[in-house]
Amino acid sequence: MRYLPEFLDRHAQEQVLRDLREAVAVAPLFTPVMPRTGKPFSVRMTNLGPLGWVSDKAGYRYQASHPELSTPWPAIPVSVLAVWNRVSNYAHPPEACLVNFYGGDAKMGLHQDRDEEDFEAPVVSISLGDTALFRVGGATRGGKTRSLKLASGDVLILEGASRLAFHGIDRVIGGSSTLLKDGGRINLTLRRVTNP
Ligand code: MD6
Ligand code: FE
Repeated sequence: MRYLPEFLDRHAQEQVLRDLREAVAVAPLFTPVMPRTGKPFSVRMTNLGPLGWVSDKAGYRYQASHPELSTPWPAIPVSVLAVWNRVSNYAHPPEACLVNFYGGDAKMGLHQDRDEEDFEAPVVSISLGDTALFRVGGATRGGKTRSLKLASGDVLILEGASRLAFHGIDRVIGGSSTLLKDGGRINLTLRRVTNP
């Protein structure tokens, strides 16, 4: 795992935020539900790029359109692609940028990112807004884990042996950032989905 604290300065964070506001106007946040049970996630999501990650009663998958509007996802903005280009060490562009929005008490359970065809490509994560407590373990569930604070502008890369590490968000620390006027946290994860 590669952790790049303060990778984006405040100015760069504000540019990404402006680009996200435009994208979310076209592809609004939706509340995904868990496969089978239909239990809603506490985070709201949308996607950018040719493919987007969705979860509903039928399962997890990547698809080319918004689940409520059936319209294509907006393009991944240059401000976000630039981060991939600088850190990924991967020759092909990302196909999906999952946008997770954490309000009040939102969290994310321990999971692996393994719905992609290509684990050679890294997953690049960008955090904006309030600081989160990120938990990461090994490639099997139930092993030892450790915690890391992800603050606004931090970038984290799961690659190589860490690509399939279990990870999640235990909680978000309210009031820890001034980037988002109404508080909360945004996490972007950039992924290559198909084998180039
Ligand atoms: C989050 N992040 O930071 C959730 N996945 O809100 C992830 O699930 C994640 O940070 C893959 C790689 C890096 C990540
Ligand atoms: Fe993940």
